[in-house]
Amino acid sequence: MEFRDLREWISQTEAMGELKTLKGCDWNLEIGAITELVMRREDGPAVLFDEIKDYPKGYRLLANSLSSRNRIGLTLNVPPGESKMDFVTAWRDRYKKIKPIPPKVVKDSPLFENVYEEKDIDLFKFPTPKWDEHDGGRYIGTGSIDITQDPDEGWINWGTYRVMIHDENTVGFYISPGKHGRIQRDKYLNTGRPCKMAMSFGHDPLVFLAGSIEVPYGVPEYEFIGGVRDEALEVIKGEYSGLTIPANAEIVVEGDVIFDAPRSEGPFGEWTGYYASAERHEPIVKIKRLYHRNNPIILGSPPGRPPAELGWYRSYLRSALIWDEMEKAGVPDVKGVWLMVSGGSRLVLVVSIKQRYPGHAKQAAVVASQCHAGAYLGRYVIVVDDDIDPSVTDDVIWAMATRSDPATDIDIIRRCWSGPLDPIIQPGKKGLNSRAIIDACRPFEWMSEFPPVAESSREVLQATAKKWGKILFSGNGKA
Ligand SMILES: Cc1cc2nc3c(=O)[nH]c(=O)nc-3n(C[C@H](O)[C@H](O)[C@H](O)COP(=O)(O)O)c2cc1C
Ligand SMILES: [Mn+2]
Repeated sequence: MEFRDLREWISQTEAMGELKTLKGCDWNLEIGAITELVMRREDGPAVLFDEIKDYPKGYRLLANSLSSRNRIGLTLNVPPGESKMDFVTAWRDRYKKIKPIPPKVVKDSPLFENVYEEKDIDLFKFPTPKWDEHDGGRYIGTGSIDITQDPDEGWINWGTYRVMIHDENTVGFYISPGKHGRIQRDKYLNTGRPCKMAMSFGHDPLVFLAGSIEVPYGVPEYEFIGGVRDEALEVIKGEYSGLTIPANAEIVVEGDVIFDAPRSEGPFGEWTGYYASAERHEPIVKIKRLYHRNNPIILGSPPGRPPAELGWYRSYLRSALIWDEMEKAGVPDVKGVWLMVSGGSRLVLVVSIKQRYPGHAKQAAVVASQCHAGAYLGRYVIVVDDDIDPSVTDDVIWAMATRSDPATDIDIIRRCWSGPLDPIIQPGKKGLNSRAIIDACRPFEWMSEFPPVAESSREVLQATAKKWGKILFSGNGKA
C-alpha cells in the first residue's frame, strides 16, 4: 500500500496530478459549492482547502477524494485500467481474495498531539463547512466514521453516518434503520444501558470507503481494511470509551450518547439528490474527549445531487458485487455490469450479456434487479448486448432507443424493496416501489436478421485511434 495516513494519500494524489489546493475559501457555502463543481465531473480533482476563512493556516479540509478511477485504484490498491469495466473486473478479482485481518493495537498515535477534556472541548475550532444553504447545520461528519460496539456480541462497527455540530461539545448524528450502527445503538436504547460512541472526522479515504460500503454484519470494518491492505491496520483503544479507533486519524471524539434529550437534526442532502428525509429529533452525543493531530484535516464527502463523489466509487464496487451475485445465481455470459452514477449508483442498472438462448436477457434483468446488492431502491434495469459497454451512457441509450420496442420490451415488477429516502414515495407511505425492466438486446428470435451496425470494425477504430488519436483529441493539434 502506498499510503499509511491521509497525508501520505494526499501526497500520492498530488504526485498523480489530481490534487488542487485552494486558499482563502469560506466554510460557509463556498467550500460546498466548489465541492459540487468538482464532483459533478468524471475524474474531477480532489481539493484540499487551506487558510479557510476565520481559521488558522493548517486547519484543512479535503473534499472529493474518491471520485476518480485513479484515486479509487490508489485507495484499494487495484490498477485503474483503461476503462470502467476494466476496473470493475479487477476489483471483482481482488475482492474475492480479501480475508479480514485483525487490527494491531498500538499505544501511540499523532492524535495525542492535542487532547482536550470536558469543558475545554470546542468543536468550532475546526473549519466545518455549512455545505449547502438548506442544510440544518454545519456537518463535520460526512467522510467520517461513527464507532460503536455491540453490547451483546462485542464486535465493533465503523459506519459512515452523518454528524452535525449542535454546540462546542455536542453533536447530533443520524443512522437509518437496519444499518449496523443503528442495530447496535438501539440495543443500548432498548435496555437502558449507557452507550459510548467515538467518531473520526478525518482519516485516509480507505477508512471512509470501508465505513460507507456494505461490509457484512459482524465484520468490523477495520478487519476488512486490513484485508484490503494485506496488513493489520493500526488502531488505538480510546481512553474514555475503550472503542477501537484508527491510529492514523486526524480528528477523533469520544462521548456518551444521550437518548432522552434528542435535538433537531437535518435536513441534509441525500444520495438520491433530494432532502427526502426531513428534519427530526435524533439522539445527541456529549463529547468527553477530543483528540487531534497538529494541523488537522477533515475528510469531507457531502452526498447530494448526482453525479456525486459517493456515486463514483460506489458504482465501481457495487457493480462488481452485482456481477458476482448474478454469476452465483447461474446467469451465464454476463459481460459487464454498471450502475449509472446519475442514478446515485442504484437507480439505473445496466447489464451487458452475450445472448445464448431465448429468455436469457429477461433472466439477467430479473436476477440483477432482485439480487441482494441490486435490490434496494432501484428503478430501471436495462439489458444490452455484449457489443455495448454498459458504462458508456450514449451507447446504452442508443441500444435502448434502437433495439427495444416499448410495447413488448418493458416489463414492470411491482412492490419491490424501497425505503423512506425514495423521492417518488409520498411521505408517510410504505417503502415499496416498482422496477422497469428494459430488454434492449436485439430480439433473440431474429437476431441474425437485425440490421448491421453502421460503423468501422473495432480493430480498425482501435488502430486508427492509436495512429491519429493523440493529434485529434489532445495537445495543440500538431503532429
Ligand atoms: C457520504 C456518505 C454519507 C452517508 N450518510 C449516512 C447517514 O447519515 N446515515 C446512514 O444511515 N447512512 C449513511 N450513509 C450510508 C452508510 O454509510 C452505508 O450504508 C454503510 O454501509 C453503513 O455501514 P454499516 O453497513 O456498517 O451499517 C452514507 C454514505 C456515504 C457515502
Ligand atoms: Mn458494518
